[in-house]
Amino acid sequence: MAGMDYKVPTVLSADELMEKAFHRASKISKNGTNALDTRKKTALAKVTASGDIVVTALSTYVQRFPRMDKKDDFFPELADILIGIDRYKKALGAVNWCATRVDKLKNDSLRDIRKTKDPAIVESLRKSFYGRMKSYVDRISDDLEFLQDARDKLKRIPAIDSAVPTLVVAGFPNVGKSNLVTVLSTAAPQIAPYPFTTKGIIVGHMEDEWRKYQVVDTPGLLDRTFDERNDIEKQAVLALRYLTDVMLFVVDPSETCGFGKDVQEKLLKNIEDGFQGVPIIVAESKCDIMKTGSGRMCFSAQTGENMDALTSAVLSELRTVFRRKAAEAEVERWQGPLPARRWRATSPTSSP
Ligand SMILES: Nc1nc2c(ncn2[C@@H]2O[C@H](COP(=O)(O)OP(=O)(O)O)[C@@H](O)[C@H]2O)c(=O)[nH]1
Ligand SMILES: [Mg+2]
Repeated sequence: MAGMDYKVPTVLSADELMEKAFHRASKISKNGTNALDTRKKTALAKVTASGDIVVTALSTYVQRFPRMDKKDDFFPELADILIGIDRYKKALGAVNWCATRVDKLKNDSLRDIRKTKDPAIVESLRKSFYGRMKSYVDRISDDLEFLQDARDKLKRIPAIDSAVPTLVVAGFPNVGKSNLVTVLSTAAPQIAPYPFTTKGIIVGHMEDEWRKYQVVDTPGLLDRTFDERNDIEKQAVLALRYLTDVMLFVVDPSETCGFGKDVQEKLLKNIEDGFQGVPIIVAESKCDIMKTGSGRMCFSAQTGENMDALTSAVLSELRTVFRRKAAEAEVERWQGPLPARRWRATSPTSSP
């Protein structure tokens, strides 16, 4: 699933929803052929209008909120951390239940009102409909509140398409990641909000003939070892695994970034442990000021030195991912969903 690029409506509270329904109904009056007929037509119209407002609102929530299963993917993984997918499913189930109940109640009430010949009963049927509808809606009051809150939280998940092969850049602060992402990207990278970081993540795009790739820089996320993080932060980092098809780890051997080579190697080891199964390209930055001769690829985003070689190495890995994803999509089209490729998030206790 591709992030929140769908339209999720604001969710009214139980009180707001009832107020809206009753207010609309209160403005209705109908003329009939006699006193009883006038009463009946008016009551029928009020019940229909108020019931429809409630049923339509609730059904819209059920339709517009995204379906989510705890499958191993970027969006549901983050959603689970942010709102809890089990609670979310329960809320949508409750809203759906309420819509069904109110719709049935409305139809039953309309039928009873049509049948009666007693004006007093017309009134009491309408009132009883109002009361029972309100009590149904009150019962999902917590669920509506939950969904409104969930809506705000889900909006913070970046609309990144996990179906597009994605290069994620990691390394300590100031090693030259942002500079590199800018140089690799065909257009100026965009900043997307990411839960649990104030900086957001930076998304650029690369192209190779007609194939398109995403390049992602994650300030504040992949620039520290896991053991320095709390549990929520760990999960927020781990969710990136579902997005990362190829990792580019940047080492700054000049240490002008302010971090020694030893801590940079420790972070690399840490990321290798956390991102097992993901191809990792390690490259040394700022080769305009220092070349180590370590045998690792080196580059300077500033002068452009070796950028062609680095770009080819990155594209070659991404192309492999592209072919694999295209083949998987083809199989899924014929056979249904494949089992998840990557294992579920386990806590990265194995920090060196
Ligand atoms: N000499 C040199 N400096 C660079 C190069 N790339 C980035 N820098 C400098 O390193 C600092 C951090 O760069 P930045 O891209 O923001 O690093 P990030 O924190 O990893 O995103 C800045 O002062 C850059 O000017 C490079 O290729 N050569
Ligand atoms: Mg940066």
